[in-house]
Amino acid sequence: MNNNLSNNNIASKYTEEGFVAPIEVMTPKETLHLRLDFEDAEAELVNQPEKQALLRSYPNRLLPSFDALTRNSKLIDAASAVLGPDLMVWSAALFIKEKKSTKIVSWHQDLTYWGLDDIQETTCWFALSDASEEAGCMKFVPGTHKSKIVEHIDTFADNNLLTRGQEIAVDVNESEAVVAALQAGQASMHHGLLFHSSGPNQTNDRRIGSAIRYIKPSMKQETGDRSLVTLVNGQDIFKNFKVVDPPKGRLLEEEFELCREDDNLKKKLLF
Ligand SMILES: O=C(O)CCC(=O)C(=O)O
Repeated sequence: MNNNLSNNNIASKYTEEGFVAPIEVMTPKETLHLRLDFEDAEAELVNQPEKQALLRSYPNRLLPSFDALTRNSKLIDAASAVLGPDLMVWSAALFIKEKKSTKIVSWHQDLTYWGLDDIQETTCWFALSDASEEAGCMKFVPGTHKSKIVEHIDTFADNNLLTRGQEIAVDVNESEAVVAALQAGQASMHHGLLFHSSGPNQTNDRRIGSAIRYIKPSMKQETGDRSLVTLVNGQDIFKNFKVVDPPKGRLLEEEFELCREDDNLKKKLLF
């Protein structure tokens, strides 16, 4: 894999294969700082499981450092290369596999279950810790983003990080899969129709990634509901979503309330 992709290279590789990796985003020191901000917040909420769960789903609303991550120029450049300059963040949820965890993510296509009306979306998955193959990094099947949404089944498997354990019901040619190992501070970017999955974490460190879902403002929820987004680049002339300003502070009660409302809406949209 190429370490220094220009925006043109990003766009052509992404169009052809449906993903790019790695993208250099932050230094190891900056990344550690961000990880510690999250882990401190986790520790502060240790006796409040509902708030801890919201923190995992909405780190960019509850920690200004994660709002800043979604606006990082390296990520904006990469996402703009494939979606254009107007970008909103629909989610930046954390995918965490604890050390020596059997949790996996089954083969799926992201856009299957978010209730969005179009495919103008890309995910930048930012590694807050090393995501090696042993740690359960993502695997992508190049070119599969050119397929439509294929049939998925809900397995509700306990060891699956996906909400419904959703899994592609057709054969996935795993021998063609590319392992997208990342070091802390790097990101991958993948198309919302790309077949992807990840294995267990066999290492002694947590594997933590923020899956930043960038969408074009022209997208909308099929139901017409206005889910919570932030505008991180360019402009939104469509007004299809509830666009909110960056958070004014850390772990603010008003932000938890916004996240709670959106979480309830997403449960309705996703289940
Ligand atoms: O974190 C993982 O292992 C999987 C994440 C994923 O499926 C995604 O970001 O779309």
